[in-house]
Amino acid sequence: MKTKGALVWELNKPWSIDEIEIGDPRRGEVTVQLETAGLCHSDQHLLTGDFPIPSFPVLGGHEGAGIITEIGEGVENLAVGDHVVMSFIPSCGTCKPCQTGLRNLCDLGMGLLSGQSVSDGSFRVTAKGHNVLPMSLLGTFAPYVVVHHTSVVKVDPTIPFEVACLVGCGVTTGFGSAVRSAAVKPGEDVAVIGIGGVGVAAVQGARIAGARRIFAVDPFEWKREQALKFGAAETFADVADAFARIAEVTRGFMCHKVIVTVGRTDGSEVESWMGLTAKGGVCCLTAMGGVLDTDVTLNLAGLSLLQKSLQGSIFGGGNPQHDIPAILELYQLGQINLDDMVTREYRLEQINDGYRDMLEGRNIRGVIRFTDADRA
Ligand code: CXF
Ligand code: ZN
Repeated sequence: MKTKGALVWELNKPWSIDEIEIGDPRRGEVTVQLETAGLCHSDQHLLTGDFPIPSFPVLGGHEGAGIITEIGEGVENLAVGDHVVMSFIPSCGTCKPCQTGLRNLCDLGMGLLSGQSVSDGSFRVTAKGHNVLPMSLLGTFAPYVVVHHTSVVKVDPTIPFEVACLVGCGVTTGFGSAVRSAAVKPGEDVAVIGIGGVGVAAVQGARIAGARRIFAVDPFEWKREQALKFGAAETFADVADAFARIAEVTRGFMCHKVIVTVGRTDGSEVESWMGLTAKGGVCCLTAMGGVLDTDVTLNLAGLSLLQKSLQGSIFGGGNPQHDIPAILELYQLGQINLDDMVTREYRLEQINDGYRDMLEGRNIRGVIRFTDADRA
Protein backbone atom coordinates (compact mmCIF):
# COMPACT_ATOMS: atom_id res chain seq x y z
CA MET A 1 0.00 0.00 0.00
CA LYS A 2 1.13 3.55 -0.70
CA THR A 3 0.80 6.01 2.17
CA LYS A 4 2.97 8.64 3.84
CA GLY A 5 5.16 8.89 6.89
CA ALA A 6 7.62 11.05 8.83
CA LEU A 7 11.17 10.03 7.87
CA VAL A 8 14.73 10.92 8.82
CA TRP A 9 17.08 10.90 5.81
CA GLU A 10 20.16 12.42 7.48
CA LEU A 11 21.23 13.61 10.92
CA ASN A 12 20.18 16.97 12.37
CA LYS A 13 17.56 17.68 9.70
CA PRO A 14 13.82 18.12 10.45
CA TRP A 15 11.33 15.27 10.03
CA SER A 16 10.37 14.92 6.40
CA ILE A 17 6.88 13.80 5.29
CA ASP A 18 7.29 11.54 2.29
CA GLU A 19 5.40 8.93 0.34
CA ILE A 20 6.17 5.39 1.54
CA GLU A 21 5.16 1.96 0.35
CA ILE A 22 4.31 -0.74 2.90
CA GLY A 23 4.10 -4.45 1.96
CA ASP A 24 1.15 -6.75 2.69
CA PRO A 25 1.17 -8.65 6.00
CA ARG A 26 3.22 -11.86 5.82
CA ARG A 27 3.14 -14.86 8.12
CA GLY A 28 2.76 -13.68 11.72
CA GLU A 29 2.04 -10.07 10.77
CA VAL A 30 -0.97 -7.76 10.92
CA THR A 31 -1.87 -4.44 9.31
CA VAL A 32 -3.01 -1.77 11.73
CA GLN A 33 -4.75 1.45 10.74
CA LEU A 34 -3.28 3.84 13.27
CA GLU A 35 -5.45 6.55 14.80
CA THR A 36 -2.79 8.11 17.02
CA ALA A 37 0.99 8.13 17.57
CA GLY A 38 2.87 9.52 20.58
CA LEU A 39 5.89 11.81 20.26
CA CYS A 40 8.47 10.15 22.53
CA HIS A 41 11.93 11.61 23.05
CA SER A 42 13.56 8.41 21.77
CA ASP A 43 12.50 9.20 18.21
CA GLN A 44 14.30 12.51 18.56
CA HIS A 45 17.45 10.48 19.31
CA LEU A 46 17.26 9.23 15.71
CA LEU A 47 17.66 12.80 14.47
CA THR A 48 20.62 13.59 16.69
CA GLY A 49 22.48 10.32 16.19
CA ASP A 50 22.22 9.23 19.83
CA PHE A 51 20.80 5.99 18.43
CA PRO A 52 23.37 4.88 15.88
CA ILE A 53 21.33 3.03 13.30
CA PRO A 54 22.69 0.94 10.44
CA SER A 55 21.31 3.12 7.62
CA PHE A 56 18.90 5.86 6.59
CA PRO A 57 16.08 6.54 5.90
CA VAL A 58 14.25 5.74 9.12
CA LEU A 59 10.49 5.88 9.60
CA GLY A 60 10.01 7.31 13.09
CA GLY A 61 7.51 6.47 15.79
CA HIS A 62 7.19 3.69 18.34
CA GLU A 63 4.02 4.71 20.23
CA GLY A 64 0.81 4.02 18.33
CA ALA A 65 -2.77 2.83 18.68
CA GLY A 66 -5.36 1.82 16.11
CA ILE A 67 -7.53 -0.92 14.60
CA ILE A 68 -6.44 -4.14 12.89
CA THR A 69 -7.48 -4.16 9.23
CA GLU A 70 -5.68 -7.28 7.91
CA ILE A 71 -4.34 -10.48 9.41
CA GLY A 72 -1.47 -12.54 8.00
CA GLU A 73 -1.25 -16.33 8.11
CA GLY A 74 -0.64 -17.97 11.45
CA VAL A 75 -1.78 -15.09 13.65
CA GLU A 76 -3.91 -16.30 16.53
CA ASN A 77 -5.62 -14.29 19.26
CA LEU A 78 -5.93 -11.15 17.09
CA ALA A 79 -8.71 -10.34 14.59
CA VAL A 80 -9.74 -7.67 12.11
CA GLY A 81 -11.48 -4.88 14.04
CA ASP A 82 -9.49 -5.37 17.28
CA HIS A 83 -8.32 -2.17 18.94
CA VAL A 84 -4.60 -2.50 19.61
CA VAL A 85 -1.59 -0.73 21.08
CA MET A 86 1.89 -1.10 19.60
CA SER A 87 4.47 -2.20 22.13
CA PHE A 88 7.88 -0.66 21.41
CA ILE A 89 9.44 -3.89 22.54
CA PRO A 90 8.31 -7.14 20.92
CA SER A 91 7.73 -10.03 23.29
CA CYS A 92 7.46 -13.59 21.96
CA GLY A 93 6.80 -15.46 25.20
CA THR A 94 8.96 -18.42 24.15
CA CYS A 95 12.62 -17.31 24.21
CA LYS A 96 14.72 -17.80 27.35
CA PRO A 97 14.34 -14.28 28.79
CA CYS A 98 10.56 -14.38 28.18
CA GLN A 99 10.32 -17.78 29.81
CA THR A 100 12.15 -16.57 32.89
CA GLY A 101 9.68 -13.69 33.20
CA LEU A 102 11.85 -11.00 31.61
CA ARG A 103 9.36 -10.23 28.86
CA ASN A 104 10.91 -6.78 28.30
CA LEU A 105 14.22 -8.46 27.42
CA CYS A 106 12.75 -10.73 24.71
CA ASP A 107 15.44 -11.89 22.26
CA LEU A 108 13.46 -10.24 19.44
CA GLY A 109 14.57 -6.91 20.92
CA MET A 110 18.01 -7.55 19.38
CA GLY A 111 16.63 -6.52 15.99
CA LEU A 112 14.78 -3.45 17.25
CA LEU A 113 16.87 -0.91 15.35
CA SER A 114 17.81 -3.18 12.42
CA GLY A 115 14.67 -2.41 10.39
CA GLN A 116 14.41 -6.08 9.35
CA SER A 117 11.07 -7.70 10.05
CA VAL A 118 10.72 -10.46 12.62
CA SER A 119 8.68 -12.54 10.14
CA ASP A 120 11.38 -13.12 7.50
CA GLY A 121 14.13 -10.52 7.90
CA SER A 122 12.89 -8.47 4.96
CA PHE A 123 12.36 -4.70 4.83
CA ARG A 124 8.62 -4.08 4.64
CA VAL A 125 8.74 -0.32 4.01
CA THR A 126 10.34 1.55 1.09
CA ALA A 127 10.57 5.22 0.08
CA LYS A 128 11.94 6.64 -3.18
CA GLY A 129 13.42 3.23 -3.97
CA HIS A 130 15.23 2.90 -0.61
CA ASN A 131 14.66 0.36 2.13
CA VAL A 132 13.27 2.17 5.19
CA LEU A 133 14.03 1.17 8.80
CA PRO A 134 10.86 1.45 10.90
CA MET A 135 11.73 2.66 14.43
CA SER A 136 11.43 -0.22 16.91
CA LEU A 137 10.17 -2.39 14.01
CA LEU A 138 6.99 -0.27 14.14
CA GLY A 139 7.26 3.14 12.44
CA THR A 140 4.11 4.67 13.89
CA PHE A 141 4.59 8.09 12.26
CA ALA A 142 2.47 6.77 9.38
CA PRO A 143 -1.29 6.10 9.24
CA TYR A 144 -0.72 2.35 8.68
CA VAL A 145 1.81 -0.15 9.98
CA VAL A 146 2.46 -3.77 9.03
CA VAL A 147 3.96 -5.34 12.14
CA HIS A 148 4.69 -8.67 13.77
CA HIS A 149 2.01 -9.88 16.17
CA THR A 150 4.56 -9.98 19.02
CA SER A 151 4.55 -6.14 18.95
CA VAL A 152 0.76 -5.84 19.13
CA VAL A 153 -1.39 -5.86 22.28
CA LYS A 154 -5.19 -5.99 22.14
CA VAL A 155 -6.96 -3.44 24.35
CA ASP A 156 -10.48 -2.51 25.41
CA PRO A 157 -12.13 -0.68 22.47
CA THR A 158 -13.63 1.97 24.76
CA ILE A 159 -10.16 3.40 25.58
CA PRO A 160 -9.57 6.66 23.68
CA PHE A 161 -6.81 6.23 21.09
CA GLU A 162 -4.83 9.29 22.26
CA VAL A 163 -4.52 7.68 25.69
CA ALA A 164 -3.98 4.14 24.38
CA CYS A 165 -0.92 5.04 22.30
CA LEU A 166 0.98 6.34 25.35
CA VAL A 167 1.02 2.94 27.05
CA GLY A 168 3.08 1.45 24.22
CA CYS A 169 6.15 3.19 25.65
CA GLY A 170 6.10 6.28 27.88
CA VAL A 171 3.45 5.38 30.43
CA THR A 172 4.42 1.74 30.86
CA THR A 173 8.10 2.66 31.03
CA GLY A 174 7.61 5.33 33.70
CA PHE A 175 5.03 3.43 35.73
CA GLY A 176 7.13 0.26 35.65
CA SER A 177 10.31 2.18 36.54
CA ALA A 178 8.65 3.08 39.85
CA VAL A 179 6.57 -0.03 40.52
CA ARG A 180 8.79 -2.74 39.05
CA SER A 181 12.42 -1.65 38.50
CA ALA A 182 12.76 0.65 41.54
CA ALA A 183 10.11 -1.38 43.41
CA VAL A 184 8.79 1.61 45.38
CA LYS A 185 7.24 0.48 48.71
CA PRO A 186 4.60 2.20 50.85
CA GLY A 187 6.17 4.94 52.98
CA GLU A 188 9.27 5.43 50.85
CA ASP A 189 10.62 8.78 49.69
CA VAL A 190 11.12 8.97 45.93
CA ALA A 191 12.82 11.46 43.61
CA VAL A 192 11.95 11.60 39.91
CA ILE A 193 14.43 13.47 37.71
CA GLY A 194 12.94 14.72 34.43
CA ILE A 195 9.23 15.42 34.03
CA GLY A 196 8.19 14.38 30.53
CA GLY A 197 5.79 11.56 29.67
CA VAL A 198 8.00 8.94 31.33
CA GLY A 199 8.64 11.10 34.41
CA VAL A 200 4.96 11.90 34.97
CA ALA A 201 4.14 8.19 34.69
CA ALA A 202 6.91 7.46 37.22
CA VAL A 203 5.44 10.04 39.61
CA GLN A 204 2.04 8.38 39.25
CA GLY A 205 3.52 4.88 39.66
CA ALA A 206 5.30 5.98 42.86
CA ARG A 207 2.10 7.56 44.16
CA ILE A 208 0.06 4.40 43.44
CA ALA A 209 2.78 2.27 45.09
CA GLY A 210 2.32 4.32 48.28
CA ALA A 211 5.33 6.65 48.28
CA ARG A 212 5.42 8.99 51.29
CA ARG A 213 6.92 11.99 49.52
CA ILE A 214 7.69 12.39 45.84
CA PHE A 215 10.27 15.02 44.86
CA ALA A 216 10.33 16.03 41.19
CA VAL A 217 13.14 17.79 39.33
CA ASP A 218 12.80 19.62 36.01
CA PRO A 219 14.26 22.89 34.68
CA PHE A 220 10.91 23.99 33.17
CA GLU A 221 8.49 25.72 35.54
CA TRP A 222 5.39 24.49 33.68
CA LYS A 223 6.58 20.90 34.00
CA ARG A 224 7.18 21.36 37.72
CA GLU A 225 3.55 22.52 38.03
CA GLN A 226 2.46 19.39 36.17
CA ALA A 227 4.48 17.20 38.55
CA LEU A 228 2.58 18.68 41.52
CA LYS A 229 -0.71 17.98 39.78
CA PHE A 230 0.21 14.32 39.23
CA GLY A 231 1.31 13.66 42.81
CA ALA A 232 4.68 15.25 43.59
CA ALA A 233 5.00 16.88 47.02
CA GLU A 234 7.79 19.32 46.13
CA THR A 235 9.63 20.28 42.97
CA PHE A 236 13.05 21.70 42.09
CA ALA A 237 14.66 23.26 39.04
CA ASP A 238 17.87 21.25 39.44
CA VAL A 239 19.47 18.40 41.33
CA ALA A 240 21.55 20.70 43.55
CA ASP A 241 18.42 22.42 44.91
CA ALA A 242 16.75 19.04 45.32
CA PHE A 243 19.78 17.70 47.23
CA ALA A 244 19.73 20.55 49.76
CA ARG A 245 16.01 20.33 50.49
CA ILE A 246 15.78 16.52 50.52
CA ALA A 247 18.75 16.38 52.92
CA GLU A 248 16.86 18.79 55.19
CA VAL A 249 13.46 17.06 55.19
CA THR A 250 14.86 13.53 55.42
CA ARG A 251 17.50 14.55 58.01
CA GLY A 252 20.26 13.40 55.72
CA PHE A 253 18.75 9.99 54.96
CA MET A 254 17.84 11.00 51.35
CA CYS A 255 15.49 9.05 49.03
CA HIS A 256 14.87 5.33 49.16
CA LYS A 257 14.35 5.41 45.40
CA VAL A 258 15.59 7.80 42.70
CA ILE A 259 14.20 7.43 39.16
CA VAL A 260 16.00 9.15 36.29
CA THR A 261 13.70 9.91 33.36
CA VAL A 262 15.42 12.82 31.60
CA GLY A 263 15.41 12.91 27.78
CA ARG A 264 19.13 12.28 27.52
CA THR A 265 21.69 11.38 30.16
CA ASP A 266 25.40 11.78 30.48
CA GLY A 267 27.74 9.71 32.63
CA SER A 268 29.03 12.86 34.34
CA GLU A 269 25.63 13.22 36.07
CA VAL A 270 25.42 9.79 37.68
CA GLU A 271 27.15 10.73 40.95
CA SER A 272 24.70 13.59 41.48
CA TRP A 273 21.77 11.15 41.32
CA MET A 274 23.54 8.69 43.58
CA GLY A 275 23.91 11.58 46.03
CA LEU A 276 20.11 11.81 46.23
CA THR A 277 19.90 8.06 46.91
CA ALA A 278 19.75 6.80 50.52
CA LYS A 279 22.02 4.08 51.82
CA GLY A 280 20.58 0.75 50.75
CA GLY A 281 18.54 2.65 48.16
CA VAL A 282 18.08 2.23 44.42
CA CYS A 283 18.87 4.69 41.66
CA CYS A 284 16.89 3.54 38.62
CA LEU A 285 18.31 4.70 35.31
CA THR A 286 15.49 4.68 32.77
CA ALA A 287 16.89 7.54 30.67
CA MET A 288 19.31 6.80 27.84
CA GLY A 289 22.85 8.01 27.38
CA GLY A 290 24.67 7.97 24.03
CA VAL A 291 24.97 4.35 22.88
CA LEU A 292 28.76 4.67 22.49
CA ASP A 293 29.37 6.59 25.77
CA THR A 294 31.26 4.65 28.43
CA ASP A 295 32.49 7.38 30.84
CA VAL A 296 30.74 7.60 34.20
CA THR A 297 31.48 9.65 37.30
CA LEU A 298 30.67 7.42 40.24
CA ASN A 299 32.04 7.21 43.76
CA LEU A 300 32.70 3.50 44.05
CA ALA A 301 33.35 3.63 47.80
CA GLY A 302 29.92 5.21 48.30
CA LEU A 303 28.33 2.59 46.09
CA SER A 304 29.73 -0.37 48.04
CA LEU A 305 30.01 1.00 51.59
CA LEU A 306 26.50 2.48 51.50
CA GLN A 307 25.21 -0.54 49.61
CA LYS A 308 23.42 1.45 46.94
CA SER A 309 22.14 -0.06 43.70
CA LEU A 310 22.36 1.50 40.27
CA GLN A 311 19.58 -0.21 38.33
CA GLY A 312 19.08 -0.02 34.55
CA SER A 313 15.54 -0.27 33.24
CA ILE A 314 13.94 -0.80 29.83
CA PHE A 315 10.15 -0.72 29.34
CA GLY A 316 9.98 -0.21 33.12
CA GLY A 317 11.08 -3.81 33.59
CA GLY A 318 7.55 -4.74 32.47
CA ASN A 319 5.62 -7.26 30.43
CA PRO A 320 3.89 -5.64 27.44
CA GLN A 321 1.09 -8.21 27.15
CA HIS A 322 0.29 -7.89 30.86
CA ASP A 323 1.16 -4.32 31.76
CA ILE A 324 -0.45 -2.46 28.85
CA PRO A 325 -4.00 -3.73 29.57
CA ALA A 326 -3.38 -3.60 33.34
CA ILE A 327 -2.41 0.08 33.29
CA LEU A 328 -5.40 0.85 31.06
CA GLU A 329 -7.63 -0.82 33.66
CA LEU A 330 -6.18 1.49 36.31
CA TYR A 331 -7.03 4.35 33.96
CA GLN A 332 -10.63 3.15 33.58
CA LEU A 333 -10.91 2.93 37.37
CA GLY A 334 -9.70 6.51 37.69
CA GLN A 335 -6.50 5.57 39.52
CA ILE A 336 -4.02 6.82 36.94
CA ASN A 337 -4.55 10.07 35.05
CA LEU A 338 -3.60 9.55 31.42
CA ASP A 339 -5.97 12.14 29.93
CA ASP A 340 -3.93 15.07 31.23
CA MET A 341 -0.69 13.52 30.00
CA VAL A 342 -1.78 14.31 26.43
CA THR A 343 -0.90 17.98 26.29
CA ARG A 344 -1.65 18.62 22.64
CA GLU A 345 -2.62 16.87 19.42
CA TYR A 346 -0.91 17.52 16.07
CA ARG A 347 -1.47 16.60 12.45
CA LEU A 348 1.28 14.45 10.90
CA GLU A 349 2.48 17.53 8.97
CA GLN A 350 2.96 19.36 12.29
CA ILE A 351 5.38 16.79 13.70
CA ASN A 352 8.29 19.26 13.81
CA ASP A 353 6.12 21.66 15.85
CA GLY A 354 5.37 18.80 18.22
CA TYR A 355 9.04 18.03 18.77
CA ARG A 356 9.86 21.72 19.16
CA ASP A 357 7.20 21.94 21.88
CA MET A 358 8.70 18.88 23.59
CA LEU A 359 12.27 20.24 23.52
CA GLU A 360 11.13 23.65 24.76
CA GLY A 361 9.24 22.16 27.70
CA ARG A 362 5.65 22.77 26.56
CA ASN A 363 4.53 19.14 26.35
CA ILE A 364 4.14 16.22 28.69
CA ARG A 365 3.18 14.22 25.60
CA GLY A 366 2.32 15.44 22.12
CA VAL A 367 0.18 13.04 20.07
CA ILE A 368 -0.29 12.84 16.30
CA ARG A 369 -3.92 12.26 15.30
CA PHE A 370 -4.20 10.67 11.85
CA THR A 371 -7.12 11.74 9.66
CA ASP A 372 -8.69 10.47 6.46
CA ALA A 373 -6.67 13.12 4.63
CA ASP A 374 -3.49 11.30 5.72
CA ARG A 375 -4.86 8.04 4.34
CA ALA A 376 -5.99 9.29 0.94
C1 CXF B 1 13.55 2.86 23.20
C2 CXF B 1 13.06 2.92 21.86
C3 CXF B 1 13.73 2.01 20.91
C4 CXF B 1 15.08 1.56 21.22
C5 CXF B 1 15.48 1.45 22.62
C6 CXF B 1 14.88 2.40 23.57
N1 CXF B 1 12.97 3.53 24.21
C7 CXF B 1 11.78 4.11 24.26
O1 CXF B 1 11.54 5.27 24.27
ZN1 ZN C 1 9.56 5.86 23.77
